Amino acid sequence: MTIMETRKHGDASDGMIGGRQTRFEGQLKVTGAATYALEYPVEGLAHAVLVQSTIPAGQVVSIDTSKTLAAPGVLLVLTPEDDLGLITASDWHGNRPENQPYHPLPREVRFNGESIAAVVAETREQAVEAARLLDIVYAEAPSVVSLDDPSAGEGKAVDMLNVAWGDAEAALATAPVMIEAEYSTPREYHVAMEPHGLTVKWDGDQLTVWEPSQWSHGMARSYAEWFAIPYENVRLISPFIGGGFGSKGAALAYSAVAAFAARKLGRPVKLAVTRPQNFTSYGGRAATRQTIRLGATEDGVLQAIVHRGASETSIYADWPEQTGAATSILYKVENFSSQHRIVPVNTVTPGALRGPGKNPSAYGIECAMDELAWKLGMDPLELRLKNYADRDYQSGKPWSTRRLREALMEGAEAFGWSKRSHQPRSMREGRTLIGWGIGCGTFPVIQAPSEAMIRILGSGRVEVVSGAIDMGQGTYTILAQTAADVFGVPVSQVDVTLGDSRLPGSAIAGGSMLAGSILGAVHKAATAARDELIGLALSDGNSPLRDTGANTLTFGDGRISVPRGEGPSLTLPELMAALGRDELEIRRNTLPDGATAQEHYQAWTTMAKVQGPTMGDYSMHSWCAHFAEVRVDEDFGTVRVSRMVSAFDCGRLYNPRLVESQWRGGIIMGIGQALLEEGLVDQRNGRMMNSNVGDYLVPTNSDIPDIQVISVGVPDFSASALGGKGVGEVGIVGVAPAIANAVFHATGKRVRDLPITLEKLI
Ligand code: MCN
Ligand code: MOS
Repeated sequence: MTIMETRKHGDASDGMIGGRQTRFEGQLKVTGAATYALEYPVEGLAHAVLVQSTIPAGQVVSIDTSKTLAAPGVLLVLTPEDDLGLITASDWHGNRPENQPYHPLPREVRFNGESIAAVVAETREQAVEAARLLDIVYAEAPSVVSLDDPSAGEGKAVDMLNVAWGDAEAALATAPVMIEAEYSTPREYHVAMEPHGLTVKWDGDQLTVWEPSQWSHGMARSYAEWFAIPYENVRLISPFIGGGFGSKGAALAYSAVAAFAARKLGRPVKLAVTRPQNFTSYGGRAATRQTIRLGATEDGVLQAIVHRGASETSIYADWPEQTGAATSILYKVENFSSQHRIVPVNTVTPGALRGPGKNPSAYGIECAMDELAWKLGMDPLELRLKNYADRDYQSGKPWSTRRLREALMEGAEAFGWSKRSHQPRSMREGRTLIGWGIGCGTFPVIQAPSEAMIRILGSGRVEVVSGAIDMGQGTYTILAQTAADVFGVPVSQVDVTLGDSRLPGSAIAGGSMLAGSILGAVHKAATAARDELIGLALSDGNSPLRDTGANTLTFGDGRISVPRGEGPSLTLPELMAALGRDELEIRRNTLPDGATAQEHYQAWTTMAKVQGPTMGDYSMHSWCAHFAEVRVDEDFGTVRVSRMVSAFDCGRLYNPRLVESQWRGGIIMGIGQALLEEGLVDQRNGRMMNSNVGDYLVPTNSDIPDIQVISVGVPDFSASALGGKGVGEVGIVGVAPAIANAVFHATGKRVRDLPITLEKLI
């Protein structure tokens, strides 16, 4: 059954877990009532702008600031000359070099577009104008501009990503059928609607930061460490975010610069990272290359997979975009070998972008499977079902739940796959070539401890309080639903407060781990609060429920009742009044009992306690199968995606409406990745050539067809307390290969480098 069919709009139960409640904060956002980080009306603001390097590598020899300092309104100029006195903060995992100075405006330039100076003035216009007057002298050094630069070399092997079992090379050598192909993806960018930036203010040694964040606690820790102040002194506020997609999980160099400037000036500072600067201030998805060799029997049984991948990283930090991340778990194969290399180039360090690793990895293996199917003369769906992985061959563990077969079958049924003709160029309407393709996707279930507070007020309102983040994916809404469900009240009676590092600790809104993690904590706290209320209601001398002989109470329809109607029933405010309570507050977390204060701190502010998909008895992942139809203009080579059907196994869905939106959002990004998105590097100077949404193309409404999404998941209680698996990222994974395979089916041309632009087809 599809989720579309399970429920009509507006059910009374929409507010419960599993209901189709609309976005809790939606109205605030669309009416402009939601305040974003750069909109806080802080008194006495000064405005900072960043100045970025125009060379890819070398030294800042000097910066003459005299004209800038003399310009109207200028308050402060920061250059590599200034020792900001900061200390390097820990990495995500909590590892920290000892007392290493941190220079967010370095003298050594490591990539084109690196921040090397900042100008602060009374107004933003004055700061922009004054920044133009800086006289910067560089000593340029040789650079490596990209993976394609002949001087880039082989890069470094990442041993951790060396995965092998059986004897892949030997099995490949004797396999009756073999294919080999190389696939490449360009640099890709998040292009969130809300650009980065922050407003920052000091009150003595207390620091308040308004900054879009996927992780309020982790980012607050960075500020505390940079400035050597207690963690408690930092408050990072981020209740609304205009999209993050992986780009807003860390406080970055410009954050440190703004906070330093505010302290130095003794007044609050706002720093807006411009849209072009968003392309160089933090990393997008790294460019990748991968070669895949598949060996199979004549009837399509996989014998071996040999995978060799590479991705760009910066010259100062390692970020592997793991091209083998999905290769090892999609299919049953007895002989496997995957290796990944990272190639340092003069770029900002790449970062996480929706479905990191899994995304380019699925692109490679899913295109390769299509190539194998074609070589075997076999239907690509049949080839996938034939090599269905009955367990995780990499970890050796059973799947917790894996309904990829159901996704393939139900997706194929809804798409009408059986009507596909095998031959490329065989389905057409006039000069329009039609093609159908499949791509599978997966994303691991990641779990992290979280904490939540529930407060029941005398008015009967229920408050859910957590430092967790909602960047648009639905955290507010599903937390409200969880509390509404536990207390049997309408969601309109629930208030949710999020996005503040002073509030209870939470998993990052990343790795598709937040919903499962935070719901566990909220459910635990709410259940504890309910139990406490029951205890009070049954024991308090003033409670009308005391002498009913009941040993428990039920919560539903806004009332607290004796089971089976054998006694009175009260609303929450009536019960609170009878108990003489204005407030009942309970805080719970999902750390093991007896965890120390240090372990609490570590759990919320680092990734140290995060659990991967195979740390328990099972191998746990979300799964999907995408079916794409493309229409290609035979003369012009233009590709339109005309239809998509995608079936998912993400376990239990807390809110199918929001899940469908997450899946569609991922699929839309996947369509962009397949056909439009291409970060281009100027080979002369390592500069990103496209630096705005006019040059870096993302899909618009008219690029997007109807997208039918289907849920085939079942609750998976190994994956999370309430049975859901991750939803936020899996949608993008497997879309690009489905489209690439459809383009092959339409045209007979195999384009192995994304995006598939028209010049590659004519
Ligand atoms: N959900 C559900 N049932 C489940 C799991 C999730 O109903 N079993 C729904 C909930 O509405 C939940 C949402 O899906 O709020 C996402 O949950 P989850 O998969 O746990 O992902 P996170 O909350 O950790 O969100 C992060 C994830 C990531 S990593 C990226 S990247 C991404 C994404 O979410 N960036 C987004 N979705 C995004 N959506 C928006 N609007 N903006 C972004 O920047
Ligand atoms: Mo998502 S790329 O893990 O924020």
